[in-house]
Amino acid sequence: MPDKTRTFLAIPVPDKIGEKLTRLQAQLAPDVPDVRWASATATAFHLTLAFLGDVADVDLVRLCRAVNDAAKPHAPFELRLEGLGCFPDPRKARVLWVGMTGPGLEPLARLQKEVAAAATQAGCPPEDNRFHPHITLGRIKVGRGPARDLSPILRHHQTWSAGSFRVSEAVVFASTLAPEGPIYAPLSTARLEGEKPETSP
Ligand code: 3AM
Repeated sequence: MPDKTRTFLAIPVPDKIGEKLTRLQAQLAPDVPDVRWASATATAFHLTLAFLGDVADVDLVRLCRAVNDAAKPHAPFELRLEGLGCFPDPRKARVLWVGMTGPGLEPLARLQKEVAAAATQAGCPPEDNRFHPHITLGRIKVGRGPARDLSPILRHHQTWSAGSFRVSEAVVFASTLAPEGPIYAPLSTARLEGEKPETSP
Protein backbone atom coordinates (compact mmCIF):
# COMPACT_ATOMS: atom_id res chain seq x y z
CA MET A 1 0.00 0.00 0.00
CA PRO A 2 1.46 3.39 -0.95
CA ASP A 3 1.74 6.07 1.73
CA LYS A 4 -1.06 8.60 1.44
CA THR A 5 -1.87 12.05 2.73
CA ARG A 6 -5.37 13.40 3.38
CA THR A 7 -5.31 16.58 1.36
CA PHE A 8 -7.41 19.66 0.64
CA LEU A 9 -7.02 23.02 -1.08
CA ALA A 10 -7.91 26.15 0.84
CA ILE A 11 -7.46 29.88 1.35
CA PRO A 12 -6.03 30.58 4.79
CA VAL A 13 -7.61 33.35 6.84
CA PRO A 14 -5.21 36.05 8.11
CA ASP A 15 -4.59 36.27 11.87
CA LYS A 16 -6.50 39.58 12.25
CA ILE A 17 -9.67 37.98 10.85
CA GLY A 18 -8.95 34.77 12.79
CA GLU A 19 -8.98 36.82 16.02
CA LYS A 20 -12.47 38.13 15.16
CA LEU A 21 -13.66 34.60 14.45
CA THR A 22 -12.27 33.44 17.79
CA ARG A 23 -14.13 36.29 19.55
CA LEU A 24 -17.32 35.33 17.74
CA GLN A 25 -16.90 31.70 18.88
CA ALA A 26 -16.58 32.91 22.48
CA GLN A 27 -19.80 34.94 22.10
CA LEU A 28 -21.64 31.97 20.61
CA ALA A 29 -20.32 29.29 22.98
CA PRO A 30 -22.80 29.86 25.86
CA ASP A 31 -25.77 29.51 23.45
CA VAL A 32 -24.33 26.66 21.37
CA PRO A 33 -22.96 23.97 23.68
CA ASP A 34 -21.34 20.65 22.63
CA VAL A 35 -19.41 22.11 19.73
CA ARG A 36 -15.92 21.18 18.62
CA TRP A 37 -14.71 24.69 17.76
CA ALA A 38 -12.23 25.23 14.95
CA SER A 39 -9.05 26.77 16.29
CA ALA A 40 -6.57 29.17 14.78
CA THR A 41 -3.76 26.84 15.89
CA ALA A 42 -4.71 23.20 15.18
CA THR A 43 -7.06 23.65 12.24
CA ALA A 44 -6.11 27.11 10.98
CA PHE A 45 -9.24 29.05 9.95
CA HIS A 46 -9.57 28.57 6.20
CA LEU A 47 -11.94 28.62 3.24
CA THR A 48 -11.93 25.16 1.64
CA LEU A 49 -11.70 25.25 -2.16
CA ALA A 50 -11.69 21.49 -2.68
CA PHE A 51 -11.37 18.40 -0.50
CA LEU A 52 -9.22 15.81 -2.32
CA GLY A 53 -9.14 13.01 0.26
CA ASP A 54 -6.20 10.61 0.26
CA VAL A 55 -3.47 11.47 -2.25
CA ALA A 56 -0.54 9.10 -2.79
CA ASP A 57 2.57 10.78 -1.42
CA VAL A 58 4.37 10.22 -4.73
CA ASP A 59 1.74 12.45 -6.39
CA LEU A 60 1.98 15.36 -3.95
CA VAL A 61 4.70 17.29 -5.78
CA ARG A 62 2.75 17.05 -9.04
CA LEU A 63 -0.41 18.21 -7.26
CA CYS A 64 1.31 21.18 -5.61
CA ARG A 65 2.85 22.24 -8.95
CA ALA A 66 -0.50 21.97 -10.74
CA VAL A 67 -2.27 24.06 -8.08
CA ASN A 68 0.53 26.61 -8.17
CA ASP A 69 0.33 26.94 -11.97
CA ALA A 70 -3.46 27.28 -11.87
CA ALA A 71 -3.53 29.86 -9.06
CA LYS A 72 -0.62 32.04 -10.16
CA PRO A 73 -2.35 33.89 -13.05
CA HIS A 74 -5.24 34.97 -10.79
CA ALA A 75 -5.18 38.48 -9.39
CA PRO A 76 -5.54 38.94 -5.62
CA PHE A 77 -9.04 40.00 -4.54
CA GLU A 78 -10.97 41.19 -1.48
CA LEU A 79 -13.41 38.90 0.27
CA ARG A 80 -15.94 40.08 2.85
CA LEU A 81 -16.94 37.71 5.64
CA GLU A 82 -20.53 38.24 6.73
CA GLY A 83 -23.38 36.31 8.30
CA LEU A 84 -23.59 32.82 9.76
CA GLY A 85 -24.94 29.58 8.30
CA CYS A 86 -25.20 25.86 9.02
CA PHE A 87 -24.75 22.59 7.15
CA PRO A 88 -26.85 20.72 6.30
CA ASP A 89 -29.69 22.87 7.58
CA PRO A 90 -30.04 25.43 10.42
CA ARG A 91 -32.76 23.26 11.99
CA LYS A 92 -30.48 20.21 12.05
CA ALA A 93 -27.16 21.93 12.50
CA ARG A 94 -23.98 19.88 12.16
CA VAL A 95 -21.49 22.52 10.99
CA LEU A 96 -21.66 26.19 11.97
CA TRP A 97 -19.92 28.59 9.60
CA VAL A 98 -19.33 32.19 8.58
CA GLY A 99 -20.39 33.12 5.05
CA MET A 100 -19.12 35.66 2.58
CA THR A 101 -20.64 38.38 0.44
CA GLY A 102 -19.74 40.99 -2.15
CA PRO A 103 -17.89 41.25 -5.45
CA GLY A 104 -15.08 38.96 -4.25
CA LEU A 105 -17.41 35.98 -4.74
CA GLU A 106 -16.86 36.11 -8.50
CA PRO A 107 -13.04 35.86 -8.58
CA LEU A 108 -13.33 33.31 -5.76
CA ALA A 109 -15.57 31.08 -7.90
CA ARG A 110 -13.13 31.37 -10.83
CA LEU A 111 -10.15 30.49 -8.64
CA GLN A 112 -11.98 27.54 -7.09
CA LYS A 113 -12.99 26.16 -10.49
CA GLU A 114 -9.48 26.37 -11.86
CA VAL A 115 -7.58 24.90 -8.90
CA ALA A 116 -10.13 22.07 -8.67
CA ALA A 117 -9.69 21.39 -12.41
CA ALA A 118 -5.90 21.47 -12.03
CA ALA A 119 -6.08 18.96 -9.16
CA THR A 120 -8.28 16.72 -11.31
CA GLN A 121 -5.82 16.94 -14.20
CA ALA A 122 -3.02 16.04 -11.80
CA GLY A 123 -4.92 12.86 -10.97
CA CYS A 124 -6.37 14.08 -7.65
CA PRO A 125 -10.04 14.95 -8.27
CA PRO A 126 -12.10 16.62 -5.52
CA GLU A 127 -14.41 14.26 -3.66
CA ASP A 128 -17.31 16.65 -4.09
CA ASN A 129 -17.85 19.07 -6.96
CA ARG A 130 -20.22 21.32 -5.04
CA PHE A 131 -18.75 24.57 -3.74
CA HIS A 132 -20.43 26.53 -1.00
CA PRO A 133 -17.92 29.11 0.23
CA HIS A 134 -17.74 29.18 4.03
CA ILE A 135 -15.36 29.26 6.96
CA THR A 136 -16.12 26.61 9.52
CA LEU A 137 -16.44 27.91 13.08
CA GLY A 138 -17.30 24.60 14.69
CA ARG A 139 -18.80 21.16 14.36
CA ILE A 140 -21.68 20.14 16.57
CA LYS A 141 -20.99 16.93 18.45
CA VAL A 142 -23.45 14.24 17.41
CA GLY A 143 -25.29 11.85 19.67
CA ARG A 144 -25.89 14.41 22.40
CA GLY A 145 -29.63 14.93 22.34
CA PRO A 146 -32.01 15.98 19.56
CA ALA A 147 -30.99 17.86 16.40
CA ARG A 148 -30.14 21.45 17.20
CA ASP A 149 -32.15 24.32 15.65
CA LEU A 150 -29.76 27.23 15.31
CA SER A 151 -32.11 29.38 13.18
CA PRO A 152 -32.60 32.05 15.90
CA ILE A 153 -28.83 32.35 16.38
CA LEU A 154 -28.28 32.71 12.64
CA ARG A 155 -30.96 35.41 12.47
CA HIS A 156 -29.38 37.26 15.35
CA HIS A 157 -25.98 37.27 13.61
CA GLN A 158 -27.26 37.90 10.08
CA THR A 159 -25.38 41.18 9.80
CA TRP A 160 -22.31 40.17 11.81
CA SER A 161 -19.18 40.81 9.78
CA ALA A 162 -15.46 40.27 10.24
CA GLY A 163 -14.83 42.81 7.46
CA SER A 164 -12.81 42.06 4.34
CA PHE A 165 -9.46 40.47 3.74
CA ARG A 166 -7.21 40.24 0.72
CA VAL A 167 -6.99 36.80 -0.83
CA SER A 168 -3.48 36.46 -2.20
CA GLU A 169 -2.70 32.75 -1.91
CA ALA A 170 -4.12 29.25 -2.23
CA VAL A 171 -2.66 26.50 -0.07
CA VAL A 172 -2.45 22.72 -0.37
CA PHE A 173 -3.08 21.43 3.16
CA ALA A 174 -2.43 18.02 4.71
CA SER A 175 -5.05 16.97 7.25
CA THR A 176 -4.05 14.46 9.90
CA LEU A 177 -6.93 12.92 11.83
CA ALA A 178 -6.31 12.75 15.57
CA PRO A 179 -8.60 11.82 18.49
CA GLU A 180 -8.83 15.46 19.56
CA GLY A 181 -9.70 16.56 16.00
CA PRO A 182 -7.87 17.07 12.70
CA ILE A 183 -4.55 18.88 12.49
CA TYR A 184 -3.85 20.84 9.33
CA ALA A 185 -0.40 21.59 7.92
CA PRO A 186 0.40 23.53 4.75
CA LEU A 187 2.25 21.53 2.06
CA SER A 188 2.63 24.32 -0.48
CA THR A 189 1.49 27.90 -0.95
CA ALA A 190 0.59 29.30 -4.37
CA ARG A 191 0.73 33.10 -4.67
CA LEU A 192 -1.91 34.85 -6.78
CA GLU A 193 0.26 36.99 -9.04
CA GLY A 194 -2.13 38.09 -11.79
CA GLU A 195 -2.82 41.74 -12.54
CA LYS A 196 -6.27 43.10 -11.85
CA PRO A 197 -8.01 43.95 -15.15
CA GLU A 198 -8.45 47.71 -15.72
CA THR A 199 -11.96 48.89 -14.82
CA SER A 200 -13.58 51.18 -17.38
CA PRO A 201 -13.95 54.85 -16.30
O1 3AM B 1 -13.40 23.05 7.41
P1 3AM B 1 -14.21 22.98 6.17
O2 3AM B 1 -15.66 22.80 6.42
O3 3AM B 1 -13.96 24.11 5.23
O4 3AM B 1 -15.38 19.62 6.08
C1 3AM B 1 -14.03 19.35 5.77
C2 3AM B 1 -13.13 20.57 5.87
O5 3AM B 1 -13.79 21.69 5.35
C3 3AM B 1 -13.92 19.01 4.32
O6 3AM B 1 -12.59 19.32 3.95
C4 3AM B 1 -12.04 20.26 4.86
C5 3AM B 1 -10.78 19.71 5.46
O7 3AM B 1 -11.04 18.51 6.08
N1 3AM B 1 -14.18 17.59 4.05
C6 3AM B 1 -13.80 16.54 4.79
N2 3AM B 1 -14.23 15.41 4.21
C7 3AM B 1 -14.89 15.75 3.10
C8 3AM B 1 -15.56 15.03 2.06
N3 3AM B 1 -15.60 13.70 2.05
C9 3AM B 1 -14.87 17.16 2.99
N4 3AM B 1 -15.45 17.82 1.98
C10 3AM B 1 -16.08 17.07 1.04
N5 3AM B 1 -16.13 15.73 1.07
